[in-house]
Amino acid sequence: MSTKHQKLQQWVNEITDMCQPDAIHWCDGTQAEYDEMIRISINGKYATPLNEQKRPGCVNFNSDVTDVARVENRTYIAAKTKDAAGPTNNWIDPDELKKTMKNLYKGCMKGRTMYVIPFSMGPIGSKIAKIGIEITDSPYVVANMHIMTRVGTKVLEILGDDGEFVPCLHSVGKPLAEGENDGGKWPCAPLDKKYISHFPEERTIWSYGSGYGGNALLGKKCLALRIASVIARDEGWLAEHMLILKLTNPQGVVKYITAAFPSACGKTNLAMLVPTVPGWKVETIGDDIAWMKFGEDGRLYAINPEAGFFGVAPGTSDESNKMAMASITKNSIFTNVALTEDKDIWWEGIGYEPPGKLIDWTGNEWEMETATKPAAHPNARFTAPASQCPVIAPEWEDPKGVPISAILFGGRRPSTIPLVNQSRNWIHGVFMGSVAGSEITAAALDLKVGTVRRDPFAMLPFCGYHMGDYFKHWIGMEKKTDTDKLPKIFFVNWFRKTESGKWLWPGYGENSRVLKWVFERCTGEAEAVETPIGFMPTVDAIDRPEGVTAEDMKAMLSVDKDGWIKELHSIKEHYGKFGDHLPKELLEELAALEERLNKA
Ligand code: OXD
Ligand code: MN
Repeated sequence: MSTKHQKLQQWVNEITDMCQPDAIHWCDGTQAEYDEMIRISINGKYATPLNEQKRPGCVNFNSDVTDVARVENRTYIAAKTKDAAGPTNNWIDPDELKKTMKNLYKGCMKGRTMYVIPFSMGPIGSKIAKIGIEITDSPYVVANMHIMTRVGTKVLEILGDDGEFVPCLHSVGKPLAEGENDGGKWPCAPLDKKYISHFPEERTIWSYGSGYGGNALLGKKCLALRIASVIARDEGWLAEHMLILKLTNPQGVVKYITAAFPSACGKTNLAMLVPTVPGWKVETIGDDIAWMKFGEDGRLYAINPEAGFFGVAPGTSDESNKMAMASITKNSIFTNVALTEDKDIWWEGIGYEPPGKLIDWTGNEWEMETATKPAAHPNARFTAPASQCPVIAPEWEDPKGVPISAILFGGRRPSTIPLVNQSRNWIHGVFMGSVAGSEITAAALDLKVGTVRRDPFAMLPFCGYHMGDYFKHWIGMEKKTDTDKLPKIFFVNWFRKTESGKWLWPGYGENSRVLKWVFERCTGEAEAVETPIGFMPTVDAIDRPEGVTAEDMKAMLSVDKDGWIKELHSIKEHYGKFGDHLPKELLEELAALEERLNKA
């Protein structure tokens, strides 16, 4: 296959000259092509087919021990100035970075096939969708892109002769000498040669050296968040790290809700939640990314630009996420999970003991009694088609998107932050998003246990420009429509603990009780009390799940004044990073909060 699109053809020629692959394959998105990628990987011995009876059409990949997760310290926003990238991004001068990377790319695909993947983020042909072309030398990437995005010939047709696309270049960074093969090992480059680079002014992505997840499947974090956040800023919409869910009450009334939580705070679980409140229903639109634009009626509409789930496997069980478990029974890719003797999957927190000896994610025998390390890598993943989720909403691919009534922010906050709290207005809601984050519970990075790692809007690793300007962009959305058409904003916290460390809230399906209150705030049915920090439910507005006492409920739904005074200090420190890019509206919100707390 080829294309009449000159710019695309020219780019492919340029990359071919630089990377010198043995062959070029234009991806058509067919099942035969997917099967061929899996066959190549199995032959290469870094993928194992799973038990056809138990898990038809499934395969497990074992990556290299140095290539198991997104590498944030090797991820760059190479804007023209450091100021444009802002204090939360790694910045390198784009010319310097290109020079370094061109040297790495030179001949990097020798001995390999170069795949050209035309893909659409969002339903093909939808006005909201964006087209990307990923060039990669990894069959693993091709197979995963088939599930996570819409790949194929149809995308090239839509692109036509001169349509716009985001060029996404990827190489595992492991050229092969004449006659050499990967020797059964997942190919990648050493850590100090890995680069996940974004050139926001050119809307271009260059990734080198990693074959894993968000480093390599460039439609997801790189295009749909980092580059899309820049496009959204320029075009007046929002590209967000948010799940999208559909909530239906017993009378059949529907509300759509988006929610931003930092990575590994249960977005996938909430997106597929099975409510414990009788008569209520949750259906899924997306579990990780939302693109939101104003519709003609002045409301904010969201689409899920992805076509699959790339979920963290450990901890996923019938109890924590029955619908995710049902989504991965077939046609799924697993990465770094453990395998049972009969070639089925297992991981820590899957909800049952291993049924005997296992092969762990590094390929070694593993027995529970003698194990010193986990059998599955803690960041082991499943890649599953969204269409296989039993509660996928029928309208999940509607090109118009779904109208959003409420936006939730959250994080893991064992103390201070209540179970749920509604913002006073849009700007106060933006304030809430800007201070979101999780408390450090185990020594991680260079942060002290007990301090809060701020992750504004859960976008810390994903915002493609200065975070202060991003806050400004959010504030500016208010002016684009009537106040009553904007979604209501809430802050939720499922992770409160007592001083002795006991969870106060059971979470999972019981979170539906909070969703019900949010829903009824949107319809005007639920009562709230005004407090210095926002609108909160009265103590009996949310039914108590089993095991939660009235005392517990009171602890989760009252304002901890001392805790909030400490919080103010920590927010001031956080805001200090953004210098004069911090919108004055947020400083005013902070001052107003302080004043309300002092008066209380
Ligand atoms: C993800 C992440 O993989 O947020 O979705 O890290
Ligand atoms: Mn994510």
